[in-house]
Amino acid sequence: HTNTVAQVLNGGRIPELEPIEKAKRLAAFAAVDKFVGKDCKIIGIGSGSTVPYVVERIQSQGAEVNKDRIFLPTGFQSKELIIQAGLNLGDVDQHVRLDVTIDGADEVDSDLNAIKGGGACQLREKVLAEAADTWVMVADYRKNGTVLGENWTQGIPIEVAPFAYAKVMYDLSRLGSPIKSDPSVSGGKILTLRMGKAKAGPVVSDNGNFIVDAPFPREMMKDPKGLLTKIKLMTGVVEVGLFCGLAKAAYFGNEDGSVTARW
Ligand code: ABF
Repeated sequence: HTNTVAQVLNGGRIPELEPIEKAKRLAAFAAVDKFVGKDCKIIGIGSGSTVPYVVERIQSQGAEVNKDRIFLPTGFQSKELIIQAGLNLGDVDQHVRLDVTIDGADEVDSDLNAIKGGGACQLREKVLAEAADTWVMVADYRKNGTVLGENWTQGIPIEVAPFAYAKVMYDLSRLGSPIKSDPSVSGGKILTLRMGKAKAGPVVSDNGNFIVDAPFPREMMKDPKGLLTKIKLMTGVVEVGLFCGLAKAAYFGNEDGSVTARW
């Protein structure tokens, strides 16, 4: 017997899923069924709380098909997931082209642009998104939106070289990210250096960098590609948690048990 990932994570018991968890699982299962065919050999596994269900569904395709596959992680969490599921682990320095990568998202707009990086993994996530022939997002219905930045996130997660964080935050404020509450910015969010849970110091990414969360006025958020280009040019920025024009599809699990697929 092979335990499913959900069972492994829950100490061997099959979990009673909350409605939100059910929605995530539905989206993950539907995306795997559509995009992870037997011919997919090099597969990217994203980060977050939806992705374990992606791995669960892939595992259920059976040991025979999985033994010839290699799975690349977008961070520490997904590396552990792959190992615990008994799947073959690889990395992007061995495989620069993937058949498919499936990942979560924090917010998705009507053009399938996304904010990602709530888990501080956006650099590796974007590398595995760009390197994949097919990149697909999976999420619950709360992430299915029209304009980015309207709910959910603290702003655009930006990975920065630690010594340059103050300079980058200054550049971001000059670009329009508020340092005090501003009505043109959804939720009155402000430019923040992301701190760890105990607030004892900044969050450090898998790559040893800091994360700045930068909200912007609604008008600017309507042009995510333009914003991405400007932020990316700031020296000290390593990667921006805006994913534009990369997704082939996004799958959202709904409360009523249905799945919305957008492409
Ligand atoms: C990763 O995990 C991130 O880019 C995103 O921040 C988050 C989504 O997590 P979840 O699936 O828990 O909503 O994909």
